[in-house]
Amino acid sequence: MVIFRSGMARDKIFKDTQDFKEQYRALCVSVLGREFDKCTDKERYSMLARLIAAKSRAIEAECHPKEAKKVYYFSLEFLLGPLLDNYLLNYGLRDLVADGIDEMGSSLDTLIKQEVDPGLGNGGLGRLAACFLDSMAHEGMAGFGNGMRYRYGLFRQEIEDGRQVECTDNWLEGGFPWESRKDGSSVTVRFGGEVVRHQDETGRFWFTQEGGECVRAVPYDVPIVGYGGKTVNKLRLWSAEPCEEDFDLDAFNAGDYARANKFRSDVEAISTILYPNDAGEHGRILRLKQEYLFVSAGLQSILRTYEHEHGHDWDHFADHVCIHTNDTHPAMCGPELMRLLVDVYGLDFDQAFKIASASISYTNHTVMPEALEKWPIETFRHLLPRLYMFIEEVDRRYRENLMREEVNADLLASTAILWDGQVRMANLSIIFSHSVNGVSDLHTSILEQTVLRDFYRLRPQIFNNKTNGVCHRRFLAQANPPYAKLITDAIGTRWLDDATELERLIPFEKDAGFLDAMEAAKKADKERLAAYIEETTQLQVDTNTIFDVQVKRFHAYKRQLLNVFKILDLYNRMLDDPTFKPAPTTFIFSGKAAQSYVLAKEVIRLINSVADVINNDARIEGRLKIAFVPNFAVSNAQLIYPATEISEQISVAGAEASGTSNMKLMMNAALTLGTYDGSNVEISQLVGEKNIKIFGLRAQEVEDLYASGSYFAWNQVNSDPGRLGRIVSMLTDGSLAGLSGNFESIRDYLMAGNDHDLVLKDFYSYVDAWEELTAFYADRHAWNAAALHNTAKAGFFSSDRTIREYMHDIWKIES
Ligand code: CBF
Repeated sequence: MVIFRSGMARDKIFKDTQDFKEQYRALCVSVLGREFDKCTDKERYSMLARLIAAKSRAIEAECHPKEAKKVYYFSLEFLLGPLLDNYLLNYGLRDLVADGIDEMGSSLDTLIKQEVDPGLGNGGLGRLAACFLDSMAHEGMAGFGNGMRYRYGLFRQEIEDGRQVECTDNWLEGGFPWESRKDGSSVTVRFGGEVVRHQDETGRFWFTQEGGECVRAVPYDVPIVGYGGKTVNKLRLWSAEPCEEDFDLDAFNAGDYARANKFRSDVEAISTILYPNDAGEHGRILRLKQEYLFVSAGLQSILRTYEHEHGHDWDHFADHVCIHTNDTHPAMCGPELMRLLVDVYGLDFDQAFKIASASISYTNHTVMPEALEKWPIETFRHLLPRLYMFIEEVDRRYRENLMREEVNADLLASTAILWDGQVRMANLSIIFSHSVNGVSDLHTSILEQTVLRDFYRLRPQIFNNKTNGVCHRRFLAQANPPYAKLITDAIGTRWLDDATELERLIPFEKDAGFLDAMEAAKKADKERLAAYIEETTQLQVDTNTIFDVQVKRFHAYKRQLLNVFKILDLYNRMLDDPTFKPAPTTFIFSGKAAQSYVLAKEVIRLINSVADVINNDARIEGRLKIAFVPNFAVSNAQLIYPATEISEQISVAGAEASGTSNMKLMMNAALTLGTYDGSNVEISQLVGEKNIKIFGLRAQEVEDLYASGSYFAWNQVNSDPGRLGRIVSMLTDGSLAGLSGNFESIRDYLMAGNDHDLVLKDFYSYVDAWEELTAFYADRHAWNAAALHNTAKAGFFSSDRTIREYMHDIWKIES
C-alpha cells in the first residue's frame, strides 16, 4: 500500500529500487565480508537498519540551524518499539524497499520480524516519551531525547504454572544497529568523595568535589525520523563505563583480577538494568546513581553544545534551550544545571538559579504516593555531596521567602524540598520549574486541588494541562494495515500528517458498504492476533467471539481483578442457569507486574488459574475464553490493539493519570468500557455517551466515600453471598487452586484491606455495563458505526496535537 505524502525526503535517500539494492548489497559486503545471499535473516535485517540509520544521520546533521530553539526531553524510559517498519513508513520508502528485497530473493516482512523490542522502557510513561520524539520530529522542531542505555531491559515475562517468571531481557545480544557510539562526546560524572573549598589571594573562593567514584558517561545516539523524512532528531542514551585511571594495575599484576576489575563492574552496574529492584538498599542507590548520571551527562553535553553555538551568552540560555523533565526521575536537572554553571562556568548562584528555572519544566504522571520519589538526606548527601549543597541552599532561600510572605506552617511543610530527613523530588522538580503539567484534564485538576494543592495556591500560573496523545502513524497506520487502507481509500492520506482529518470519516457511519468493509478488516486483524496467541500460548481462540481486551501494567488501581471477577460471575451464572447466555467473548489480558509487587503478580496467577478452569470446562461450550499474552511489548501491542472490540479502562476513578491504551484502542475502532477516570473523561466527551460505556463511581464520589469512613467491604460481600460472596470464597476454597494453589493474599487485600480500590463497590455497575455493551454488539451495523465514530474522533489524541500544545504553551516555540 502506498502510504506517504508528496514532497517527502525519500528521493534523497535512494534514487530508485536499483540504487537501493546496490547500496544494500555493498553494505553487506563491506561490513560482513559476505554477499547478501550468504547472510542470515538477522544479518540482513541488521544491515538494512544500519543503512537506514546512516542515511538518517546524514539528514540529521543538516536539520536545524543553530538558532533553532532546542528542547531536551529528559526521561529514564523511552519505550521505542521496533524502528525499521516505522522509519520506512516515515520516509515513504516501504514499497521501494519491499520491492527491492523481493527482487533480491527475500522479503521485507521477514526482515522486520527479526527486530527485537529495545529494552529501554516499560509502561505508559516510557511509551509517551517515544511518541513525543516521533511527534517532535514530525513538527519539524529540534527536540531531542536524553535517557539511559540499559544493557538489559526490565525483564522478559514468561508464564509458568500461571505465574509470572522474570527472565533476563538481553535485548542487546544481537547489537542495536540504530545506535552510534560517540566516544568523543563522553563526559565524566562523579559520585561520593568530598567537597573541597579553595580560595585565592583575592579572596575569591570555589568548590570542587574530589575522590569518590569517577564514571565515564558514553553517549550512544539513535536517529529519530519524523514523518515526511525531512526532520531527523536524535535520542541520546548514556552508558556508564569506568574511567581508565581507576584500573588497579598493581592488583592485576599481582594476579588479583577480581580486585583489579571490581571498579569496572560497580560502575557498569549503573547502566546494567532498567529499574534495579528497589526492594533493597543497593537497588535504591543504584537507581539514584542512574538518575544522576543521565541528568549530569545530559546537561554537560547540552552546555557544550550551547557554548559551541552561543559562546557564554548565558543571559539568553533559556531563549535557546528548554529542558523538559519527564516525571521526577530527572528532578536533579535544576540543581545540577546550577552546579555546572557555578562550578564549571563561573556564574553566580542567583544567575544560575534564574537560568535553571527559566529553562526547566516538569510533567507529573501520577498521583500514586509511592511514585513521588523521596531519598533519605544522608544517602543523598553521601553520594552527591556538592549537588546537595545547592539543594540545601535553594531550600533555605525558598523557606526564607515563604516566611517573609508570612504563609502558614502547613504550606512550608508540604512544599519545602527537605523535610523529615528526606529530599522530596517532586517538590524539587516544582521549585525549579516554570511550568508544571498534568496529563489529562481530570488529573491536572486533582493535582491542583489535592496532591499539589499548596504549590497551586502559591504559583497557580505555572500549572497547566497537557492531555496525552499517541502516535497515530505507528498505532493505526503501521499497526493496522487493512483498516488504514480503508481509511486512506475513503479520505486520502492527509490524516497521516494531520490526525484531525479522521473526522472526515463521520459521513461513512451511514455507509453500509464501508461498515461491512470495516468489519472485514477487524476480522482480519482478529485472525492475525489469534494466530499469534496460538503460536505463543498454544491456545486457540475463536475469531467469531468478541475480543475484549485489557492490556497495561498490572497494578491494583488498574483493577485487572475487577475484570476477572466479572468473568467469574458470568461463568458461575452460566453454570447455575443454562438459559443465561452471555455474548461469546474472548477476554485478552497482557502486561507485566513489577518484580517486587506481590499482589500484582498474584493477580496474573489468578487470571491464568481462572483461564485454566474456564477454558477447559466443556459445559460452557467455549462461550467464554481467557487468553493471557505473555511479555507485553510495543511489538505485540501492535497486533493486539487492531484486533480489539472492547477496550477495558476500568481503573478506580481518580487513580489513573491519563492512560494511553484507551487512545490507541479507540483509534483502532474499539469501544471503551471504562470508568470516568483519566483521559476516559475526554474520550467520553468527544465521542458522546452512546459511543462509550461508562460505569462506576466518579472521582469525587470515590474521594467522599474514602473520607466518610462508611465503606465496609464485608457489607458488600455479605449482602450478596450468591454472587459477590461466592466469588470471594472461590479465591480460597480450592475451586481455582488447580494450577498452583489458592489466593489468600488477594482475599486479604480485599477483605482485610477493606477493598482499597473499590473492586467490590463497582462490581455490579461494571457487570451490568458489560452486559449492556455486549448486547449492543449484536446490532452489527450500529456497533460498527459507533466504532467508526471512535476512530473519527481520535484525531485529538494524536501526540502531534499534544506536542504542539507543549511547544506553544511551555517551550514557547511556534510550529
Ligand atoms: O502519562 C503517561 C502515563 O504515565 C503512567 O503510565 C505513569 O507511569 N505514571 C500513568 O500511569 C498513565 O496514566 C499515563 O498515561
